[in-house]
Amino acid sequence: MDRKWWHGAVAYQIYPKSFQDSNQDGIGDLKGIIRRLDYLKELHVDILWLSPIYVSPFVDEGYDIADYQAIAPVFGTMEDFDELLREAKARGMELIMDLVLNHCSSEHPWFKQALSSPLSEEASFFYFRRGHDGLPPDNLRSYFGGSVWEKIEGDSDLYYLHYFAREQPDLNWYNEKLRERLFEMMNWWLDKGVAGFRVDAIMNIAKDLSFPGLPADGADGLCAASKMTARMAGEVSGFLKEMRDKTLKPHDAFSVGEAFSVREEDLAAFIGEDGCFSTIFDFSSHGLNEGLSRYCDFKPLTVKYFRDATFTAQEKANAVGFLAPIIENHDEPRGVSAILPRQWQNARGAQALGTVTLLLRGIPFIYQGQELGMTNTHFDSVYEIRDLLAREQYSACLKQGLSPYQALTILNCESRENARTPMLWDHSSFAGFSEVTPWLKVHQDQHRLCVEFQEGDPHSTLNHYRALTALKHHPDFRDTLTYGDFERMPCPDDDTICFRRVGERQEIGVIASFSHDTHVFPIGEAKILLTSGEVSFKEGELMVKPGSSAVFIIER
Ligand code: TEU
Ligand code: CA
Repeated sequence: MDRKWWHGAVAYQIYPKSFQDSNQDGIGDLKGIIRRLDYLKELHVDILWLSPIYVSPFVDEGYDIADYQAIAPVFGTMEDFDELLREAKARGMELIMDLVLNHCSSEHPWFKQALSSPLSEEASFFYFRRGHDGLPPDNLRSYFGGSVWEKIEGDSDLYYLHYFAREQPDLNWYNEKLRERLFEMMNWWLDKGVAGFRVDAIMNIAKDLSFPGLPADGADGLCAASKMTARMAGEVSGFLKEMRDKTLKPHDAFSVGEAFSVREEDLAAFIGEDGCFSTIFDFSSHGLNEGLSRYCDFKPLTVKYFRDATFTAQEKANAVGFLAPIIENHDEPRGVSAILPRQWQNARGAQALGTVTLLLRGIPFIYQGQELGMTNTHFDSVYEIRDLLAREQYSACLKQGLSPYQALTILNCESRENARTPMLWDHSSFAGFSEVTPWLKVHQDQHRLCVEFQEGDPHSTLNHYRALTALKHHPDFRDTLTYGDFERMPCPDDDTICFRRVGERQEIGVIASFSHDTHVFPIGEAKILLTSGEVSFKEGELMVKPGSSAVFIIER
């Protein structure tokens, strides 16, 4: 295998709006991130993924880009970005940008030009289609609810396509000029020295240009766009290979695809030796419930479901390439709250879950605050929630006949706003994130979760994550933890996760228990590398109490 610098890397996702405010406007910014680079270095992070920082009207928190090569003033200037890039590199950390290529903002000059002159080149960068009999061209439902078609002002049956919000018109990847403009932009960032990209919602770029629609999957007579995306999945890699050859490969860039519904037969094309991406996120255990009331219908995850889905994905990837294990991101509730039973939605559970996600095979991504063991934020009212998807799902729940209280309870479980509240730095008001009231409320457990509270405690979640990332980079274990095959091990019950990483000269075993029972594992001649919770090892027998984890090595 052609070894790459990122194979043993640990990545960290920063949601800039909520990471650190430096100019006291209640919104995170680039200078704030610069201030926290030493904290990230201490977490042994190699790759920093910045959620979008481009010029945007922020309808979808920056995933609606109005200028791909300019920094939103609220985050700072291009000079601030250049300083951040320099300062990160000076600490041995690489920066990757969030690349939103399925759509741009309706405020982007391309779209404005397209609307003002339908015969312009820019008009062909989008999907304009005529409806029929007063209906939109097809019956697909946006990820954010409602039709994916928006009528053009002043024209009775001309529409444009948007798989996400109406302010996010889809870009027409079948137009070669459009692709060239996107690739030019990517090369401009790569020439600046960014190490690569996280590629947003990329499976959606393939469309059935006859727009046939699909059988309705909800009372609104529409069908989730994600179902059409899944049907078109086979067509995406053609576009991605061109992108790889014209941008990523010439720069030897790192790329991670946000790729839902990748077909098993396409896995090698995506993450193989000559794949379109360096890796793709492992969404195998993440509900992709895109139905009309995706939140109302949600089914809580279980440890068993998370384990079995993750194990299967890991086994498929072993011989193909590297996945990017995650337990959460800016689109999801906090992993500790979503995956673990209530009694382990605490530091013990967070540490054991961290042991699993960081030592699986692949390039683990830590989402800001995950290293603190952050759980879901509790919202007392829907008016505290800003996210357009959450607000839309709230009304979908009400339409389903749920009470406001029931709808808010669902949002408190499912909404991605759970993960977007300010990073918790210290005990001061607003958690050291800002000196003024932040744009989104501060987590209710600020004082037990903040960095200041955990810094000095050797048994804190933060210090456990630091120990895990140190282990990942340790010269004696790095090779096995990077290239060692994943192998599932017998698990004593549904709430225990046991696997090993099999290297040439050593095996590293990983056990995490979310069980009610204490389990004893006869591991024989082994050395304990790291534990969390209550673990003891005597005469070859490893005793793991509930809510604990252990990492051990068996030298061959
Ligand atoms: O998300 C893409 C996407 O598919 C998600 O909306 C997904 O359907 C859902 O969150 C699964 O639970 C990306 C970004 O990560 C998200 O923040 C943006 O809202 C979206 O694309 C549009 O750019
Ligand atoms: Ca600010």
